Amino acid sequence: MVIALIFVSIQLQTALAEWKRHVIFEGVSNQTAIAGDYTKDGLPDVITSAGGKVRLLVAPDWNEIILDETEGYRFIHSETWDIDGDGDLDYIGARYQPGLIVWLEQPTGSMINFPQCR
Ligand SMILES: [Ca+2]
Ligand SMILES: [Ca+2]
Repeated sequence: MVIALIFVSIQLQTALAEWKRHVIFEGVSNQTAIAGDYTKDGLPDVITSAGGKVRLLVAPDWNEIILDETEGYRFIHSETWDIDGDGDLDYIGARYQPGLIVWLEQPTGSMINFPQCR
């Protein structure tokens, strides 16, 4: 039993050491990020609420698209889900104080005009 635990521990340490860091965005305060294939090209993208803007970072070059820059939207938690049931992922952002939860509906066909819903 002890030998098995040591073996598992060594395997876990080896696996953790193999994680490689990739910086995809930096320079402003950021408290939440969520990954998903928002452009439907098979590559994972990232949406972050950073520096007062909701930003979509598109893989593989992590090009930035501003989804929303409403004053005061500094979300500390985010999620994506198909809220309206139209088959694409929408963005949900939440802040702590004063409490606010917002969702942004992903438009059909274009990620640039990302209309806001509440
Ligand atoms: Ca993608
Ligand atoms: Ca949707």
